[in-house]
Amino acid sequence: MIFEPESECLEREAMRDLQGRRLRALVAYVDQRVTHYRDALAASGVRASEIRGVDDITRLPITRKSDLRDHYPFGLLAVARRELRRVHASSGTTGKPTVVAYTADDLELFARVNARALAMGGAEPGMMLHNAYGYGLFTGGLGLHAGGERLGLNVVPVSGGMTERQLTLIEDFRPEVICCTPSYALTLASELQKRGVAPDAISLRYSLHGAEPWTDGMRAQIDAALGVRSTNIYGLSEIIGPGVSNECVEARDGSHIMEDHFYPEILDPETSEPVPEGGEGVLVLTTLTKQALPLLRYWTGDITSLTREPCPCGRTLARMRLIKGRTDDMLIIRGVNVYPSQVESVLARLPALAPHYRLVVSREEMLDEIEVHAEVTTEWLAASDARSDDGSVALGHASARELCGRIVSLLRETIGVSMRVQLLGPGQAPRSEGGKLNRVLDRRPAR
Ligand code: DLL
Repeated sequence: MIFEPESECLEREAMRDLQGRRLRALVAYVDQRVTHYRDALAASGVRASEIRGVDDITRLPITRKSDLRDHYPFGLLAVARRELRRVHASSGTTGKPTVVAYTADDLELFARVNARALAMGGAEPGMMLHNAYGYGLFTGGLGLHAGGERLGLNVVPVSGGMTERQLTLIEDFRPEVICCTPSYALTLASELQKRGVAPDAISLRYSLHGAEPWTDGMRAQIDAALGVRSTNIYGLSEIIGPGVSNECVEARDGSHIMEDHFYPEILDPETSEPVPEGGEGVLVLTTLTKQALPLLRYWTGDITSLTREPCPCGRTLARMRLIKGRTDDMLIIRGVNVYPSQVESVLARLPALAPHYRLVVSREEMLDEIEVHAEVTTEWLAASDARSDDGSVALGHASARELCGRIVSLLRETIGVSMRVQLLGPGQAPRSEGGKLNRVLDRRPAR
């Protein structure tokens, strides 16, 4: 079902008009209310009244995470603090978290875009949603919670972690829909398998995964193991949280962006100039209707591309491809740009490997090196006879050496660079315990 057909199926011309009107109002709003933007517009030599439509957006200044950090915690707010009804924050790996804030109308928007997302993912009023995204400062839990209630779902606010309890609730409550990180979906799937529960014995039909990059290879594993049709949900705290875009369950071919509220551009990571239609680059988003923390041209750092081709589901909203990675996750290995998701896609092609891996990044004589730690499946280990006493892979065994060799050449042929490969026994690669999973172990000295 389409939650808001009047917006999600708008003719493209009408959409552009609406976006243009909203952009004009937004620029006037931030110029009046946010000192940072008043200064930035002045520095770019742009007067708010000169912005007439979306074609003028490239004249506006870009906002970066550092701007939020520099105005920590509330310096970019466009409303008085007493107008706020909630704050969220995303944990930075270093330093202070990024703080975001919502008015009552912003929370209403947050609920609506997540209701749209859940409907895109196959949920229908009356279904039960097992919400295993973390509740708290992270936007995932509360965002999907509000969206679920708005759509008319019965929401089970499980939050992340306590996997045993999650499985019991899934078996007993029989939810049709689940949302969690893709890595946690794999954890739940393998624990269900350990309990001897077959995918067709559980009630789940649809699942929404995001908050971290994943690939079609991992999707196939999740679909098979949980018996679901999974879709990709994308978002970031700075823009609203989850609900910026979601794949439709019909096509699963790119995530529909709620572009009547979040205007997307794709910019060249080096020059910050727009790339030609359909090209790959950094996703930059402008919040067209937010009140508390409106952002002009926010540089997400996420690499993707857009298409505005019609979609079989009937929605006209532009679609973004699966995120390839973040500009700051990109590794340069002997001159070749490599994203962890590319390695994941290659590993997923080998049936001997489980969908679990770790990348160890080190630096040797100024050059970055990746070592791929790929986990083999229990079936492969049993059949190959390469099992050592402690359950790990006997790396010297001929079948282990042969598999390593195959992985090395597939990585070299596909990505264009040689990487060292090591095999891990079943259960040895890191697993998600509920939240985002970091599969990259960075051993490079701090710069
Ligand atoms: O992760 C919001 C969210 C919650 C999205 C639940 C989806 C589901 P942050 O913690 O601020 O917000 O992290 C945002 O996570 O810039 C991307 O790099 C990454 N990310 C989010 N969704 C996806 C996805 C939430 N579907 C950052 N695919 C973003 C790849 C994703 N990366």
